[in-house]
Amino acid sequence: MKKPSKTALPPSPVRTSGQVTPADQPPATRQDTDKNVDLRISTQAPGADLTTNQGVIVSDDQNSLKSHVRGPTLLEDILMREKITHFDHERIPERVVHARGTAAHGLFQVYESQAAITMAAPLQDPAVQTPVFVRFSTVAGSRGSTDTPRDVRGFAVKFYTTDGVWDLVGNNMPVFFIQDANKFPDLIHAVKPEPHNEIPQAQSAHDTFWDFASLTPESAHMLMWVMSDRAIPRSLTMMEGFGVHTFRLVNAEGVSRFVKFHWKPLKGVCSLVWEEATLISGKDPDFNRRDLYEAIEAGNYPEWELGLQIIEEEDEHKFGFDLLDATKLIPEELVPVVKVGKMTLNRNPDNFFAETEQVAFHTGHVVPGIDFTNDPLLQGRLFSYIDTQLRRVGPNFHEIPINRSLKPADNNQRDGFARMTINKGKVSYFPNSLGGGCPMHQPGAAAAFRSVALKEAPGPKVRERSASFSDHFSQATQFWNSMSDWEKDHIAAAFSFELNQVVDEGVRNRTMNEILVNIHPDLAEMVSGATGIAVAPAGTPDAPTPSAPTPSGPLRQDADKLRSPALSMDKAPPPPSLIGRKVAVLLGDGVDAKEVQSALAAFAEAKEVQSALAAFAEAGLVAETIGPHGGTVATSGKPMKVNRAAPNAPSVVYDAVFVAAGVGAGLAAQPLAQRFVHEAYRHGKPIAVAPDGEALLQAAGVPPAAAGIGIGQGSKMVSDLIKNLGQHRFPRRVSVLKPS
Ligand code: HDE
Repeated sequence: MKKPSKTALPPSPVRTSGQVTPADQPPATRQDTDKNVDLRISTQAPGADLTTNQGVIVSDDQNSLKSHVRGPTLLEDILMREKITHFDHERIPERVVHARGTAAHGLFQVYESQAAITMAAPLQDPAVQTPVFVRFSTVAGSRGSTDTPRDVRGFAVKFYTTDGVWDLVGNNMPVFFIQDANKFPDLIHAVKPEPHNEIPQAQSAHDTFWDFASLTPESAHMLMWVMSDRAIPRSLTMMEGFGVHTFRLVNAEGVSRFVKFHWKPLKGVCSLVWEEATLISGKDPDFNRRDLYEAIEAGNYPEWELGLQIIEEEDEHKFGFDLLDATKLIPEELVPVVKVGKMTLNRNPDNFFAETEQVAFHTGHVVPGIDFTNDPLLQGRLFSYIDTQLRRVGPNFHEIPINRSLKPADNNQRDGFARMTINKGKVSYFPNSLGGGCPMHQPGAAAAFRSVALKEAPGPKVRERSASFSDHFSQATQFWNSMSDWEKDHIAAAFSFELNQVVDEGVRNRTMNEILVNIHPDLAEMVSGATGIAVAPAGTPDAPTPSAPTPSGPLRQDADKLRSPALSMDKAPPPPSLIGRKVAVLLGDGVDAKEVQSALAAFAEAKEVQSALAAFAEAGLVAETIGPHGGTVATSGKPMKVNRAAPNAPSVVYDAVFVAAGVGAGLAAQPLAQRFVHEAYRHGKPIAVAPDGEALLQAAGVPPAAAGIGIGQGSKMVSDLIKNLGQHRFPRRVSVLKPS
């Protein structure tokens, strides 16, 4: 191998704080922000020589120091000891929840100034782009677990604002399991792997979770979300985000309003189906992480609009539920979500550990213009997040580049593990005269954080739940009522799957008769049919009893009338953006290369294809060719390149299937191809085949007349497939509750 020429390498750059060397410059395609520059200042410039951590050049990094050529390794081997000791200390504790995650950098820009309602820096000036870092996560699984379990997804946004850091630490579901933070350790202990045998990984489908859930009626609404397809997103870029709690926005006059934060994905809300999610767990456990990474690398930058639901203080009590109760949402039909700005993720982290792992979110990181409410879940989080960062990352976590405020921090906090800042001088207290009184707090500064001066109602100190928190079922029923037929089918199937994993009969019965029957008799009936758990007649021992530790109030008589169409993924179909959807193009020897080539070209230039289909204006499909083996397949002309060999290309990682002319009959005889097409059919995906592909459909057990199946030729075949992709899936093809 050719040795790199030393003289060809640039001299090691010398730099001072704030100076960015050309080697550190991000590629021109990336939009730079102050935060990107800030992150790069601390990156070691690549040097020519391998050195120790003390800068001494290493003579041999491949062999340890031995007493003779076949002798024992010497304690004196400072080089090996430094290298291995550092390796031994590479891990930090994984997050106690949300351990599995992935993240990206981006920008937020407000459409119009929101100064009338808030001082929050990112919401002031439409000309200002605020850098953000967003981490998505699952909750229950450990750091190496799969991307597609049935679980809540974390959606945590760090805004590097001109007034300091604001963290909006949300989820992809608008409500939560519990109303009081004091119950969080119990919830998490119940859902995590059981302590005696550490089984199961990243799953709620086990006895301890359902034991807890069946005794916690306040979790009923959240269970509906987690048992819906929202818990298995197709892509992290196709899910909504929610701040969950009611927060406050405060303007410069000190006027406060309630607010619920929403993130609305421009790609729409799309999910997997459960069978597909379980297959992906084995075939590509990094499915969501890879999808986000590849989208950003390809320049398909995911976008979300920030939505606000604003509630005036005097309207606090007009909803029939308590705004401080995190198990409730405000239906969008009651209070519209006003879209005020857009977030774009446009850069992948350079280093997973330094950025994604060390990022430290905290609900208490707010800037002037944002304030808290008395939601007891939020209040507990305000304590918990700083506490967990101190344990996980250390007392100086704020100095790590990814966490560092763009507005320089200055105070009298000192020392602690891994302190980076070298504070000069002898003053580290306030008030002082020796430091000229600095750093000085600023009671009068407009950009100083001060809490809203609220009048709290007087009353005795209590450990009690407000009676206004006691309606645990109405919004669960509302969720059920708002679903389409196939969504109900999927929810009932999910409850059934979970309860069929539960061994304890008491837990199974209690879930049915304390929880499901109170949500909706149809749901109870459907789950009963698939689990064999009897719905107990009222008054029998298994019938609902007020035995739960958090008793619910009386069931609301009119709950059956509650509906919020905005909750349904079916009634609010995805917008016509196909960017990043993956089409599998099945090849084989003898494939009509011209047809495939023109299809590929059409996919690649999806924008042109879209002009014929104005409704699908933003398409940008990713087409991959799959052959019986790697390399190429023979065609009548030049051999055609295969992107993936069939054994390495599971159907579940694609959104649609395209079978060009010339291969249908051959593929019909291949079990892998049959399975591929059959699965795509079961999972509701659009399939397009040339007329000779009918044999393949038949071999795969796919009814040719089913919705989303196209048999055609040429550009029509392509455009039909793209059109079908516009509705993501055809979920009515197969009942998941009673699979064929
Ligand atoms: Fe968290 N949560 N949480 N949580 N949470 C953590 O903080 C906690 C809750 C959420 O990508 C931990 O840094 C309590 C609701 C996200 O780094 C910890 C309670 C919501 C993330 C913690 C809740 C969330 C976390 C673990 C009940 C949605 C990942 C590691 C009061 C609004 C952030 C860490 C990231 C992480 C505590 C409930 C969202 C232990 C006590 C509700 C997205 O501090």
